[in-house]
Amino acid sequence: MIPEPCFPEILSHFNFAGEYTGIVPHRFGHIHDTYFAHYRGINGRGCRYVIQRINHFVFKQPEMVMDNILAITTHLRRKLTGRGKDPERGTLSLIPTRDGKTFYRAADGQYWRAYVFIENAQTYMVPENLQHVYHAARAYGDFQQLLSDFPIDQLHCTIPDFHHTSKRFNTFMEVVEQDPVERASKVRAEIDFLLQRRSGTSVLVGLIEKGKLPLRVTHNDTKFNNVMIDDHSGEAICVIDLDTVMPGSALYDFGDAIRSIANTAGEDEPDLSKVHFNMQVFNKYTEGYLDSTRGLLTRTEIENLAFSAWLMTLECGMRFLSDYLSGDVYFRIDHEHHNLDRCRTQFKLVQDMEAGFDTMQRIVRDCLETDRNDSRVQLH
Ligand code: GN1
Ligand code: MG
Repeated sequence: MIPEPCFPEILSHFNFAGEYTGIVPHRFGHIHDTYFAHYRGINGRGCRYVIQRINHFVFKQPEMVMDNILAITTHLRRKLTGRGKDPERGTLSLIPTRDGKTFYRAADGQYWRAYVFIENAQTYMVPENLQHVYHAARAYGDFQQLLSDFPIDQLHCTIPDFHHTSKRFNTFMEVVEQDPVERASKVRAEIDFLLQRRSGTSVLVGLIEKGKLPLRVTHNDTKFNNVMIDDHSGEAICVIDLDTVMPGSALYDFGDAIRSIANTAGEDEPDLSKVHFNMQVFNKYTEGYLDSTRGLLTRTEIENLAFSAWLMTLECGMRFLSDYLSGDVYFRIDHEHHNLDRCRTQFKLVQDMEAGFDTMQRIVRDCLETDRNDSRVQLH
């Protein structure tokens, strides 16, 4: 059990402007502990900072995470400025510590970091309309475009094999065999569901290993609530949660976004009759993503877009199930069967995608054909 954080002592190590007025915890996210720190500026106006305690169990080397984030946001800032965009709203701004570091390590060994909170914008758990979907897709596509000239070898690999689905499958099998908290017999149906789909888990990593899929700078956690939507324009302005930015496949980002955004219910909805894969949302996201990755994606990437949605959803369900079988050591849970509920929503989406796979493939082709004259596909 991690002790209660000692505010405002922790905050005193960061270079905030103004006078501290209070702190409010934020309950979303399965990994870090997040708070909003309120300050009053010299002009009397309030402002907020996002304070996070980095989960040291998940991210073994927080220094590397912060190096990556600084490098990525510096690059994005330069690119956005060059395009006449406001970098303060277009990317995260880290607040350094008083001694110029990107994080503060407290006496108890915990790591803390701080960002400026982007005002007049918010994240949503589920999209409220198709405009949200289209703009989120553009934001994640732009993110990939803007980072396409980032020197990929400068990035640390903060969680090795994060989306190596077949290695994750092997880990899952080990947990099933060890069954440390004796839950395996209760989830036989879910275990069998995965066993039947084992062959799919090595497809994308296989293509990468054969050099058929390029490695890019990818976000790797493209949930819908990791983009901030501007309150006035309704456009997605900023991609947040840059912890897992690492070399990866664009398909990880596309697939993971679909599993989150095209779900008609919450990720942990216990009533599966509410959980459906929304094909209209898949269509809109594909449209936005292809519009914003013009000239960037290869034919093999495009041919595997629909498959990646299926695979990333299966992978996420497998991760939730593995954690359930391990005794809930990774994802934060609110109740005993939380990880199992999460696993079941993902598997329900997988089934829906299997039933609609031909339609998904057709949608990808149609989205491409609506603009055949551009240079969207690199034919190599
Ligand atoms: C975790 O940052 P957060 O809590 O949104 C996880 C993702 C999963 C996601 C499932 C570092 O993301 O990989 O897809 O939960 N992040 C990490 O909701 O494992
Ligand atoms: Mg995250």
